[in-house]
Order: sequence, then C-alpha cells, then structure tokens
Amino acid sequence: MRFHVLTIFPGMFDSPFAEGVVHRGIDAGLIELHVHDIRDYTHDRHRSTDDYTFGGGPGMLMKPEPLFEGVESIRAKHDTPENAPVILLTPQGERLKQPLVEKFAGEDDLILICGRYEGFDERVRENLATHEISIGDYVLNGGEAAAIVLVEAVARLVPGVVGSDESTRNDSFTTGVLQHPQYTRPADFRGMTVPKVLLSGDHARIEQWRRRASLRRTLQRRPDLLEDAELSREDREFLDSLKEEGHQ
Ligand code: 6GU
Repeated sequence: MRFHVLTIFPGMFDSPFAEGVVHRGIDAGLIELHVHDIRDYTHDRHRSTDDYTFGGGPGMLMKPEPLFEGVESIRAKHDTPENAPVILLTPQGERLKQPLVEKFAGEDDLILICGRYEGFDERVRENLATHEISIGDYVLNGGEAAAIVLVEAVARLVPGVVGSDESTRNDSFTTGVLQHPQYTRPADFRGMTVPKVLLSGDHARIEQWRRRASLRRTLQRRPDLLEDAELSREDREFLDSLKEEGHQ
C-alpha cells in the first residue's frame, strides 16, 4: 500500500516513521510512504503556497494550483489509479473512525493533502479532494499531525504489518466495545493483586469475566459505542443488570 503526502513541512514526517510498526512495514516492503513538498509545485519566485481571500478578511488560503499540480504529478509519477482517494486533512472534515480507517486500508494508494493557514480554496474541496477528514474536535496548526495519525491507523491494518492478525482483530473499536482490563506478572505487585479468576485456568469463566469487564467499561466510558456494537442476548441482559444497579 502506498501513502502519498502533500505538505509544506515534509520534515514533520521523518521521525514519526523512523521507528516502530510503520517503519517495519516500510522496511518489509509492505508500505511505501512518499512525502512531497507542496512548494515543489509552485512557479513564482517566492514559492508561495498561500494567498489572500477574495472578498477580504484576515488569514491566508492555500492556493489551488500547487495542490492540483502536486496531485497530478503524484498520479503520473506513481501511476496511481485515477480513482485513488484524495484526502484533505481539515478540522471541517468527517471525523475519522475505525470503519473509515478499514475502508482506506482496502485501497492501494491514498493521497493526503495537509492543510495549513486558514484553509483551502474551495475549488480544492470541490474538484480535487474525494474526502475531507478531521481527527477530532480540537484545533491543530495544520493537517500534518492528523495525516500521521491516519497513516498509522491505516498502515497497521495492512496485512503483515502488525505481528498477528489476532492483535488487530481484538482492538477496541474493531470489536465495538472497549478492551477489558489486562494484567501481567507479578500476580501481587505491592499488595495490588490480579483478579483471581484470571489465575484460575478456567477459560470459560475467564472469557465471561473479560466480556463483562469490557461491557462494564464501555457502558461507563463510551455508552455511545454500545449502540453499534454487536451484542448477544447475554450481553444485553448483563448491561441491563448493570443499569438497574446504577452502573457498578
Ligand atoms: Cl485534520 N487539521 C487541523 N488543522 N486541525 C484538526 C484536524 C485537522 N483534525 C482535528 N483538528
């Protein structure tokens, strides 16, 4: 899978992918990350990527020409399919969630455009981008950090990048409920002990304990997730019993 990033700060993509899972995926040839400097697609002496807004007002906008040229150059150079997603990272975008991450992971190429300044010329939105994505309800200085988040979230779903398939299949958000509490050795750390059931070797009881702990935690922290989660009749009965007790 290939990620193509357009940014005015290409250096921001060096250290996040210099180690860790994505780095290994790149080394193994499973992922390619191509970072392009938007300034390379400007033609004026100052290599400007932004300009004033028509109609007046403060703030600068990203100019359309270098972004269109950048995407066209990526398409030509890397022979990407004409319908490869062109994703604008912007706080106005759709909130990134796991189902969309999974959809992106099914693509061969993703083209990411990182916004800076006050925004984009509207023609970039209407005629270049296929998606507008935000990573949450807070303000960043630009789309670079958001693009790094998106690349990491998508890259780990590329087969072979994360060690065993098991570890991505059991993630919170993939399963629809939050991860249950987990413990490793020692069983007694400074008097803080591991729940006995986990030491019992009784796999059926352990599974039930884990499922219930996941459901309890999800009800407490992210009740919104339960609306879309796949729940068995037993799950629902357990959640109902928690609600009757008043969330214990
Ligand atoms: Cl994609 N860009 C900016 N500038 N701020 C954000 C964001 C993106 N997602 C959340 N906040």
